[in-house]
Amino acid sequence: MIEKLNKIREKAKIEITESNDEQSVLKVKSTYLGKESEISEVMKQLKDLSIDEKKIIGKLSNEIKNEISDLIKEKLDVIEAKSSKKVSFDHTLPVDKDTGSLHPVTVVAEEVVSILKKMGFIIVTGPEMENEYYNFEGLNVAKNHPARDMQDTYWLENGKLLRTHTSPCQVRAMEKYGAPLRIVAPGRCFRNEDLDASHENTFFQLEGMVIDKEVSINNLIYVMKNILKDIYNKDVEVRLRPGFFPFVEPGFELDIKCLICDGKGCPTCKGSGWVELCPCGMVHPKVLEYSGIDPNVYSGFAFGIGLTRMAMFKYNIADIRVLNSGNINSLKQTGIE
Ligand code: FA5
Repeated sequence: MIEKLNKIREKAKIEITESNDEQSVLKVKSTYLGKESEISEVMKQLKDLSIDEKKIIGKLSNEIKNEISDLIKEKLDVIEAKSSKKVSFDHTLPVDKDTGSLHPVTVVAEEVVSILKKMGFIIVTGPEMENEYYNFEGLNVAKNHPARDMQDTYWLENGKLLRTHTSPCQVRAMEKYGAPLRIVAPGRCFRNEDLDASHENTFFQLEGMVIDKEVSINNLIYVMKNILKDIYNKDVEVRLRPGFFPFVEPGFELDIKCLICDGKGCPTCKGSGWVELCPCGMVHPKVLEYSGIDPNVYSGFAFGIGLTRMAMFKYNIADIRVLNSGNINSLKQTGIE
């Protein structure tokens, strides 16, 4: 019996050494330590032995069982350590230099927001999947109003739409906070547009709005000039043209001299030397009224900067499509760290 037990021990040791995954180790465990194992059979025969033999064989059987059990535990620990090593992450390794950078639109958005925050603006957001009311009616754009055709809309099967501009954030903020109000709302917009060097179907705008007593166009121009000067680090030539938007009166188009061709004319500015960057105007009294603000007490201005275009001119990107392309080499040329 002693010889048999020693043989079992040696066989078990070999099988444990040769098992390299959890499943095979557990199989060895059940073979050598389970109820039907050879050692259990030996133990069952103890009753037929003399007291002295019982002591020797019983002790040896237990020793061997413990030894096998320890070896199995050790082996399982080794296997587990190896498998967890595969998914472990070494925080001390040096960072790969090619890890990417902020997107140019993000950089510009953060810059404009930080300028406006210093002037007391708060950041607000709104959903990209918007209700018709906030995208149009609340902004004085009634159903069948021709102004709706200016913004080719992606309508969704659930009756909602992909917001065509960030202006719905004006309405939501007026409803939520009332007057006085200073908000900035950067965000993604969608239009079913034909793509070209300056038009994308998915682009970013940044909405700004101020409502207070005695707000004037002068305040609007002051804010716009400050933003442009800080973003482009130089005085950018701008022009104001009358512009029509049902939610502002009077409304303007603020154009900047094309920074790609310096006003000479190129595909980006469609040969005109000027690029439309930021429509703006004094908030229409009806829009204030719709959101519960008394237009006899309060007035305000609003603007909608084309952030994607702003990023193009800051980083000298001649074609807007580069910005959504995910083309790392093109984006790298912006020099953003
Ligand atoms: C609007 O979207 C108005 N909501 C802006 C506004 C806000 C007016 C507040 C008055 C008061 P517009 O459709 O012109 O206006 O777009 C604003 C800017 O977004 C444009 O000047 C342009 O810079 C940018 N933009 C518009 N369409 C695209 C497009 N398809 N691709 C890239 N940029 C675009």
